[in-house]
Amino acid sequence: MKNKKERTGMVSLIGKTNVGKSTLLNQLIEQKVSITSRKPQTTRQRLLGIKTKERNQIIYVDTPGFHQGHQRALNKFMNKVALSSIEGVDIVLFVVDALNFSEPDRHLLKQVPNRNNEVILVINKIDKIAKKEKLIPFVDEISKLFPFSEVIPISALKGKNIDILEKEISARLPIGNHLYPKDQIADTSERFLTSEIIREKCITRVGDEVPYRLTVIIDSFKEEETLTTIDGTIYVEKKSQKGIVIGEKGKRLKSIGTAARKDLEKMLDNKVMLRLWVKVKKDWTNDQGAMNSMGYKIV
Ligand SMILES: Nc1nc2c(ncn2[C@@H]2O[C@H](COP(=O)(O)OP(=O)(O)OP(=O)(O)O)[C@@H](O)[C@H]2O)c(=O)[nH]1
Ligand SMILES: [Mg+2]
Repeated sequence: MKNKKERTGMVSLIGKTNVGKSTLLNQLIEQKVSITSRKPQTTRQRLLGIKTKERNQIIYVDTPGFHQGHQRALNKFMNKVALSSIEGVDIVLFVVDALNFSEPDRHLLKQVPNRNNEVILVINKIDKIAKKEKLIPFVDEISKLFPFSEVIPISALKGKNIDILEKEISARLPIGNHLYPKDQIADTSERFLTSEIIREKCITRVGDEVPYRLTVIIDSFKEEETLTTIDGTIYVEKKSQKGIVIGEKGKRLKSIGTAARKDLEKMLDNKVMLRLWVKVKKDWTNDQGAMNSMGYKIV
């Protein structure tokens, strides 16, 4: 190993909302570093997942999914983060859903610079396609729009072809010293991941609109040898949304707390006491000042 030069590369996962970018990141890293859900607009911040294998270090960038038709400040922030993650990386994974290529995919693809050949088209969710030959015209149509260096059909959920994708990425890594220690897998704090896990449990338990109007702030995080005590607040925009999150006789909030605690105990490898509150912060998704204080700011 000594004589071989280290290779290090930044790899952005770019794509429309809900195509499976975060699921793919977790598969590539072999650990959950990014939350996922069946609802769109789950990822809101750029975050890194890092994988070091012998002389190769791959730094994956998970990004919010690109989406159109929403005008709130939070949506604009998320799209800005998505677009800004296309530039300045070594490789772009342009991720699409094998069953669905539409206007936001086209729009986003137009933003990808065509000056190098390190853009890989990743066709995800192939497990949903019964007749694989249907993929051929689908790939042809997209390939006409951009000179991709590779096209790789995968299933992030089932872990199919992830090894092939990793091989193609590894073959394209530039020579350069590693940027992170070899055992570091993410650039986010336990506190951030805790708030995200709580938000993930909320997203799947509340109705259609509320997931987009809530955020989670960790008020205190106290780690002791046999117990980690966490206080968190779920912020929504309206009183009616607060009622939805809490649920009848507090049942929904309890279910959110129990599910989050289970995941947190695994992640922190400790017993967890989680106390959650729900508060209203009027119209926060359309108020850049409030968003800044909640961590949604471009740094
Ligand atoms: N059937 C199937 N479902 C998948 C696959 N990959 C992801 N999904 C599902 O697709 C949904 C969205 O996945 P995410 O990983 O949250 O998608 P994302 O692109 O990160 O979404 P945003 O963060 O909103 O942009 C989830 O319900 C996943 O379980 C796959 O390969 N096959
Ligand atoms: Mg995501």
